[in-house]
Amino acid sequence: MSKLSRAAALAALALVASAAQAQFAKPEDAIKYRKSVMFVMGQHAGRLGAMVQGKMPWDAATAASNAETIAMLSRLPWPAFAPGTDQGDTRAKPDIWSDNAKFKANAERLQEQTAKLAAAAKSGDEAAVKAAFGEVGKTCKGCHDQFRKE
Ligand code: ASC
Repeated sequence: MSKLSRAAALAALALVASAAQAQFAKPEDAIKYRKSVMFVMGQHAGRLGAMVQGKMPWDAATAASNAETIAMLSRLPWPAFAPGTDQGDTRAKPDIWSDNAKFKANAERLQEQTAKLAAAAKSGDEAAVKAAFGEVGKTCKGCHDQFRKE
């Protein structure tokens, strides 16, 4: 590679790297962001879960609202798992970056399944919501088992 094209390649790489970081001013912000989203998602999963488990009376509008919120939130955390955000106040495991294709596949599966959950809730099909919620929970757990410290 010529000196010039190597310089161009390095500049391109630096641009890509800075674009990946650009959303967060510092690594702590990325960590706080993804934990915040996960926390809020867990709150809404808890509310929907209480109805799914019969601990709260079934209410179709509340189920739909929670499911829609979960589906929306499921799209947010992933860019915050940027390289260099593995240290500090986080339970993120190194596997997130060393087995990143699998991590991304889990992230995509969650988004697909929560979209199905939201569609089921919108249609008012209680049995379909319960089934879809079970699948979402399995995906949460499967990903946490590999990628989150206890
Ligand atoms: C939740 C929540 C999780 C998952 C997981 C599913 O509501 O906060 O981490 O579901 O418990 O097994």
